[in-house]
Amino acid sequence: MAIKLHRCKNLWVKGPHPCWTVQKALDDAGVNYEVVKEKWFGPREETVSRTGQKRFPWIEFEDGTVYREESKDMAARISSEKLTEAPRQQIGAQA
Ligand SMILES: N[C@@H](CCC(=O)N[C@@H](CS)C(=O)NCC(=O)O)C(=O)O
Repeated sequence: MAIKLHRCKNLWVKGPHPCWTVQKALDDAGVNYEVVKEKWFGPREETVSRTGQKRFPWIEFEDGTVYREESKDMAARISSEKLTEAPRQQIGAQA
């Protein structure tokens, strides 16, 4: 099972875009992941309950813990091959 990248559904938007920045870093680092396209409109209950904030992107690890920081910091961590050391949260995680 791969990690999951929870991101906005605007997959076509490139450039200095938070979700694209992190997805590109995963691609460049050769990390295996699945994309979970999140709703743009509405209350974003899962994102809020699992990360404590409402923005994308965030990463869900195989054990259900999640990681969210500013996208540039996420990308830097991924590029430096330190994703497994990322600070993880388990707020509201599903079993
Ligand atoms: N400064 C944040 C911005 C994150 C951000 O704005 N993400 C977008 C999706 S690409 C989002 O969640 N937008 C909806 C909103 O701001 O409510 C970062 O770089 O991580």
